Amino acid sequence: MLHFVTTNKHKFQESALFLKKHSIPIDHIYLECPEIRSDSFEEIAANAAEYAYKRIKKPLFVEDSGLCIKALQSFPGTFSSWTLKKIGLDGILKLMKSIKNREAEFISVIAYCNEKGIKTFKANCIGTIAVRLMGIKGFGYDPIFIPTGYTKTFGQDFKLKNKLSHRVKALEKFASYLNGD
Ligand code: ITT
Repeated sequence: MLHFVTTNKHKFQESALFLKKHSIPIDHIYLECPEIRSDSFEEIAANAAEYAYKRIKKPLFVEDSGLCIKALQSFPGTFSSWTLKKIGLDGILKLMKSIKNREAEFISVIAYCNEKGIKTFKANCIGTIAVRLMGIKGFGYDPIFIPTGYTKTFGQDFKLKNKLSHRVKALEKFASYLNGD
């Protein structure tokens, strides 16, 4: 059995749904891993995976993710969780108020750890920041993120999110690796 170590139930649900379709059942381990301070999602994820493996000693993965806004020099990036708690979505919309370039990307890095070591899988999803909150589905920044080529936010269209999100794309790479494709 493969274990997903996360404190975020939404991340777990999205990942379990995707991996089930690829015949990879996963189990949720709720463990808070200390997060190092870094601009690199890979570094943070690899460090957390190493921490979790030392405790659990079973094949597992963690995922570090976040939203990078181009006009804000990739802020909040690896500080996405902290930023959301501090200023919320309204705070982000305020920061973006007079900014024309609303390009942004979600990043996801999965770090898989087993007895052989750590392997990472990275993916992104590009889009724009909405001018107001739209939709209540999903979590985190979903109500303000519109993927490129669409008009709805991830918070409005969960099916869309499960088709093309950063997480789903990183999981695709991970599943191919696990299934030996
Ligand atoms: P774990 O570290 O325990 O897995 P977390 O929620 O703290 O859970 P992160 O440190 O990776 O996870 O922080 C990612 C934050 O980025 C998350 O709290 C959201 O605010 C945001 N985020 C990541 N993926 C997202 C998504 O698919 N939709 C909306 N917001 C997302």
